[in-house]
Formats: sequence, structure tokens, C-alpha cells
Amino acid sequence: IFDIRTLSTYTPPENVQEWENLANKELSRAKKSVDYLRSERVTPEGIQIQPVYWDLNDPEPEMPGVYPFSRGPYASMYTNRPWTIRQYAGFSTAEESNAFYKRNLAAGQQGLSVAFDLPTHRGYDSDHERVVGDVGMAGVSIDTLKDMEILFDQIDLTEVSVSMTMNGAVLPIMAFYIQAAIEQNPDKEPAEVMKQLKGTIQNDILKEFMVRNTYIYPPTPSVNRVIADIMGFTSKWTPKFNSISISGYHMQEAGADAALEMAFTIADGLEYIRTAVEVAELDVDSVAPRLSFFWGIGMNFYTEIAKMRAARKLWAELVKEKFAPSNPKSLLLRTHCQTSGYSLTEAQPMNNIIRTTIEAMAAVQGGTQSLHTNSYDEAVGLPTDQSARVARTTQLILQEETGICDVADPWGGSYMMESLTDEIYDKAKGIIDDVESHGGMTAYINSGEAKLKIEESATKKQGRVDSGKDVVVGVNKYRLNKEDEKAEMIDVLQIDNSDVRTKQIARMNEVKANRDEIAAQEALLRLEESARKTTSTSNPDHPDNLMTLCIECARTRCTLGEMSDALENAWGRHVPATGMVQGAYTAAFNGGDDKVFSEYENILKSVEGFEQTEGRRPRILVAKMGQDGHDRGAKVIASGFADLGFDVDVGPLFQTPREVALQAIDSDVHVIGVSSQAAGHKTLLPALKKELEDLGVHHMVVVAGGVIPPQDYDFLLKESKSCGAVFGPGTRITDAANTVLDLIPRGGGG
Ligand code: 2CP
Repeated sequence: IFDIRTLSTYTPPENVQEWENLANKELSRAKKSVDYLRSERVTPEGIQIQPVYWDLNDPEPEMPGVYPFSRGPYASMYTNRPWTIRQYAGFSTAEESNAFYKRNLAAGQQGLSVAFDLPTHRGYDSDHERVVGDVGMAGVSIDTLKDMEILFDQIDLTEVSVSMTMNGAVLPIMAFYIQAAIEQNPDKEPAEVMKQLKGTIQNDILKEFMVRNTYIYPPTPSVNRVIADIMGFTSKWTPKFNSISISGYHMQEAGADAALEMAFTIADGLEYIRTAVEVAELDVDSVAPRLSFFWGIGMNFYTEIAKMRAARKLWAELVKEKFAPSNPKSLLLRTHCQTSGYSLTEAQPMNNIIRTTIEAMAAVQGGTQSLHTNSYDEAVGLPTDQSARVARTTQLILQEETGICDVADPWGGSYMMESLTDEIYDKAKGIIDDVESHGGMTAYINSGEAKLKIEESATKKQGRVDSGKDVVVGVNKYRLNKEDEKAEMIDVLQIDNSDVRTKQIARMNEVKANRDEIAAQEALLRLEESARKTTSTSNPDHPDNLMTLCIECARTRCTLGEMSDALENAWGRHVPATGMVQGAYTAAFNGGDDKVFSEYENILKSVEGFEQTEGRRPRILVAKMGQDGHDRGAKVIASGFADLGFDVDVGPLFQTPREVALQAIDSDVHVIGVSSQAAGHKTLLPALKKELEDLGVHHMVVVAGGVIPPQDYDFLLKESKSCGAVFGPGTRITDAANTVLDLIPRGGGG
């Protein structure tokens, strides 16, 4: 039996001793020790499983919990404390989400993770005209402190760790959360309550400008005022709360490969520390230990593990080199992971359970601290209770049935994994060096380069899938016939959006009617005045710290929309530029399967034929309505259609149905292609149809694509007749283009 204590000639090198001391310290809280672990884990075959393995001949082996942390941020890792099972959820009203959280906590979930609806993200109250189709759809709707109190009713906020995915309206949401915790504990001092709060706020605005698009204000005040003041406030008042979750997840979902995802995310993190030190004048050690990370985990099993190992090393080295912190915790990259939503397929949805399990295994073998596993139905709609249970159980099985938790970094020392870790480290380092040479991530984002790099990677990926080079089982290979596919269709959760909206508006009006109006208006005025300041208010004791002022707004019952408006009055709303990648889709077809290539060529010919008979190319407006900012699908469709010869207009994000109708008429397009990822399709598509009719347009074809449950197809195509075709996830762009060409009425002469 392998037991290092029996090797009498072996003197452990310094790193190993350091590891053992650290591990014993971590284990002491649970009244355990390394020796205990060594003897405790014995397989049925009588083999002792060590808590960690290393090369006994290496004079300086890398160890978990020891710089540069490739093998894990903690020495004892899951042998002492497994990762947190933290499922991201929230829908419709605060009451329903609260009930769901309580059921999940009772069933083994260990931390909460709140999903807010899009109006909340974008700083609009539920009664705003721009959010009619979005209230309560992709998360819970929060307008006032009252909503937040209901959301956490009977959940002790000083006990349960809470993650909140919020970036745009981060100040009002953090303020509601803190004030709700204070009012939950009337017998305690506010400062004492705040000290006990544990959790994470996403608060990563830089990636919003690249991919996720739930920003409100322009980049400069978003970073230098909002983030700087939150980092200042939390460093003193909520020291257990992670102030930013620096997120690569959305970059991967938007199409970035692993090196790009890792590099841009680490570069964002460096930018935040720079903001803390240079703009907010905070000490690096008061901020860096509470920065955390968030990775997407896709189907490239080995690469994802290597990415997580390389990222920890790169972060530790760069923070050490650039900011010379004295607290070792400042160097730790601790991370949450989520399995990939993009990898899930609408066809044969049960296969998604397998995909999610494999991705979850990559996340935990890469050493994640916290994990969300997707539900198998997420390619078509919001999870049901049953699908959410399967997702959660996947993690419970990994933690409690497999022995995966018995050893830290099982891949350490594998020739292949160590080599892959080094290679991905080098690639990401090259990208970060390039970003830093451009002046850091803010400058790089402002140049438009970051967004384009991700879009190019996404379009190439779509081309590889459509041309069959990348296999997706059940989609571009081993596809079932139509009848068998239909038999596998699953139920999805349906939300009555207009009902949620009516309830939200009624509750908000009640809160407003019962508040001290003068106190509320004074609090809003002070907030706006602070936003107009040009000097830093980030110090946690500064009376005009934006976080402090928003808590006062929450206390006086101001709404989320009112606080956002006060800030918008000072800073304005960010308007993104729209652009398109060219040639990347086509490139994937070269050198591929002959049959697929000839299909692609046939479309080019059809488009040419169209131009000859109609006098111009087919023209499509790719549109996004409502507050849904997921634009990977729209961007990839736009680039793909352009490469197939269409004239393509890309509409701005966040349009109302009327604005889309007016742009379509103005550009005289043949087709409007609506991309919908956030469940607003049943409200927004009929609304678009009505706007077109009101404007006297009857010839224009409308098609829709994205995350639309097959159960809704009949409503869209037949009942409401609001579109002529629906393209679900996994549709090849070439197939969509063929259908669109067939739908356009001919003989219009342009
Ligand atoms: C951990 N601890 C240990 C060990 N492991 N102590 C001894 N031995 C160990 N082996 C201690 C830690 O030091 C810490 O205590 C405590 O246990 C909790 O551990 P942690 O590693 O901090 O885990 P956590 O509390 O679960 O926090 C994990 C993260 C956090 C990653 C740091 O930021 C997090 O939970 N993030 C989740 C983000 C999230 O859910 N995002 C949702 C995205 P101390 O604290 O006392 O040190 S939603 C995605 C959608 C798609 C969207 O964005 O749109």
C-alpha cells in the first residue's frame, strides 16, 4: 500500500511540508488531519486513497493550496469541503421564487443564486413601456424593497450564502439585499448584520459591454463610480461578501474559445484591481481577496480542466507581479462554474443530462468552488421542478457516490494534462499581453476589438457545426426521424407574463403610496448629486458613497427604476455600436464534406437567382426586441446570412416592436428575422405583427429563432400567425436560409 509515512528515506521537500501544514490547518476546523485522511479512504480492494499525489522524485513538486495554485486554491480541497452546489434560479414573482428556493434548500442545495428578470437588470420598473414582454420571464422581478423581503422570507440572510447575478442595476439590488437583511434582524445593529452577510454579486460590467449586454450606463461611470464605490463599501461593511464575480461564462456562451475566455476574464480582473488601487485609492489587500471568478464549462473535457488549472496560475503570477499584495489570499483564484447552455440541444433533450454530467465532472476535476448544473430542458425554455431536480441530483451523485471528492487535483502529473495546461496558459498569456499593451481591458473593449474577436470565434464555431466538422449527436449526426423526435418533446414551464406584470405594478404602487414621499425624493436627489461628482466617493466612510446612498434610497422605499433614473440623469444610457464579422462562416465549409459543400453552393446560386429575377438581393433585418441582450444567435445569423449573399441589416438591441417595424420599412427589407432567447416571444412577436399591420405592411415575412419551446410553435405559426417559420436551436444556417428564400413572395420587383 502506498503510504508516504512508510518511505523512511523520503524527506518531503518544502512545498510538500507547506502543503501538509496548510491542509492540517484547514482540516482542524472539522477536527480532522492529513494523517486521518490517509488512513480513512480505503477502497473495497484494500487500496488507500491519498488526499493528494505527487512525484516523489521531484525536488519541488507543485501542491494544492501552495503558490502558484495550479492544483487548487485550497490545500485539502474537497477532501475537507466539497464545492458548493449553487443552482441559479428565479422566475416570475418573489413569492414563487421564494417557495422554489426553500424547496431546493430542503432538498440538498447549499447556497442560493438569484436570477433576476431583464427589466430589473436594465434598471426599469415593471410599469415601463419598454419591458411589456419581459417582466418575470427570465428571472424574478424586483421593483422595491418589499419584493426583496418576500424573496428571502424565512431564509436567514446571515446564514445562507447568496449569489446575485446583477450588473447593470447592481447598486439598487445590493441596496435592497442589505436593507432586507437589516430589517430581517431588528434586534441587531446594522453593522453587525452586514458583517455576517456572505455571498457574491456578479457586478462584472466590463464583460457586459463585450457579450452579455445588460449594462445601463456608459463604461467610465460604470467602472470608476459604480464598481469602485461598491468595492470600497464592501471591503469594510460586508467583508465576507465577494464584490465581483469576474465572468468568462458569457464569453464562452457567446462563442469564445477557452483561451480567449480565460484571457479576457483575467484581463478584466486586472482592470478591476487597477480601478480599486488607482481610482478608488483602496489597498490591494482590502479588495483582491474578495474578487471571485466564474467559468463556463463546455464539452471539451480536457481543455476545460486545463483552463481552470492554468487560470489559477496565471492570475496568481500576474497579481503578484503587478500589485505586490502582502495577503496571500489576494493571489487566490476561487471560482464558480456553470455547465454550458450553448452545448444543450433541443433535439433528444435527455442527452443533455449526459452532456451536463460530463461538463460538471470537468468543472470539479478542474477544482471549482461552486457549481451550477444546467437543466436538460434549457435549450427550449425555463426549467421545471423535475428538470431542476435532475440537475441538482447530478451534483449530489458526483459528491456523494463517486469518490471524486477523495483527492485534490487528480490530474496533477499527467503528461497530457500538464502539457495542455502549459499550452493554454501560454496562449492566454499572449492574449493578455496584447490587451495590456493596448492599455488594459477598458481601452481594448472601447476599440471594439474584444467583441469582434469573440464574434469571429462564434461564427467559426457555427460554421464547423453546420459543415459537420464538429459533431453534435442528434443534431448534425445520428438525427432521429421527425416522428421519433416529436415523441421526445418535453413539457416546459410557462409563465403568464401579463399576470406577473399586473401583480408587480400593483405592489409597487402600494409601496409608493405608503412611503414618506419627501424622504424618498430627498434620498434620490442626494444620489443624483453624488453621481454628478467628479471626485472619488469610494471610501467606505464617505457620506456620498453611492452604495451608502442607495441603501438610504432602499430604506425610504424608492423603487429600482427611480434609483436607476437618478443615476441615468447624471451619466446617460449606453448605446452600443453594431458591427458584423465577415467571411468566418464560409471559411468553415472549405475542405469539408462534399455533400455539405454542394448544399452551401446551391444557396449561393439561389441567392444569385433571386437577385436576377427580383432586381436586388434578398434583404433581412436581424432584430432583437425587449430587454433580451443575448446576441450571439443574432450576430452569428447576421454573419452567416451575409456570407450566403443576403443583404443584412442588424438592428440595435432592446427595440420595441414598433421600432423594429419602422426600421424594417425604412430599410425596405424582405424579411425580419427575430432572435429571441429570453422567453418574450409570445408577447413580442404578435405585437410586431400588429405594428406592421397598423403601418399598412402586409408583404413582409417575419421569421423567428432562438430559445422557443416547440409547444409554442403552433401559437406563433397558426393561432397568432405572427411569423412564417420558427428556427429552433441547432438549425443550420444554410437550412434557415433556404426556408427564408422560399417564404419571400416573388414578383415584387424590389
Ligand atoms: C473552502 N473553504 C475551506 C475549504 N474549501 N476551508 C477549509 N478547507 C477547504 N478545503 C472555506 C473557504 O475558505 C470559505 O470560508 C468557505 O469555506 C466557503 O468556500 P468558498 O470557496 O468561498 O466557496 P463559496 O462560498 O461557495 O464561494 C464560491 C465563490 C463565490 C466562487 C468564491 O464567489 C460564489 O459562490 N460564486 C457564485 C457565483 C454564482 O452563483 N453566479 C451565478 C451565475 P471564508 O469565506 O471564511 O474564507 S448565474 C449565470 C447566468 C448564466 C448569468 O450570469 O447570466
